[in-house]
Amino acid sequence: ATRVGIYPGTFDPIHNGHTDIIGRAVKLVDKLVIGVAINAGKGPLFTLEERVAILSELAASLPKDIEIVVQPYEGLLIHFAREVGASIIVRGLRAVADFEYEFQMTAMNQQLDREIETVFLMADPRHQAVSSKLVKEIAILGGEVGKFVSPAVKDALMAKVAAGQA
Ligand code: COD
Repeated sequence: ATRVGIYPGTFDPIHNGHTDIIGRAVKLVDKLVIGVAINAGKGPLFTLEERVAILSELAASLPKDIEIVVQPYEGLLIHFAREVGASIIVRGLRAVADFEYEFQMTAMNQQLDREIETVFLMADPRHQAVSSKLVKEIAILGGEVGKFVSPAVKDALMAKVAAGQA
């Protein structure tokens, strides 16, 4: 049987903490679906199309050990997970701050579908503090983001700032 995992997020934008989780998640499943949430509520800086394009480029650059697909989704995560035949939801866990939210989301998802398990991967200590929110703030305030994101994401961030969209 093919074990399908889904790694969902807003990815606005993807940073090294996310990339690290992807690199580790591929060892746990036969196929990984990176689910890009439209997440209008979070008022993303990058459009859905931009986030999907950046992630697809990254996915294409990874070793071809397993199939990795990037797919946008709208609505409930659990519905999307079922739609792609996933049995595992992969989440990254940073400090205590993430716990409350993740705990609640997992508990709710479990009640919606008992067959789908959420698996947490502890953030690598090097990426423990990295978040999309802080990366955007640093870029907007003229700081150096090269340590936290790929060169492509850095360029995309600088372009947003230069265009006054950030
Ligand atoms: N190191 C390791 N992991 C990290 C790091 C880091 N530095 N930073 C973030 N992560 C992890 C996050 O913990 C998360 O697991 C993942 O990477 C993606 O992060 P984000 O911030 O891009 O994604 P979120 O948290 O905004 O994603 C939330 C969802 C979009 C998955 C969620 O809101 C959702 O699915 N909503 C759809 C509606 C729904 O189903 N609602 C009911 C839920 S019960």
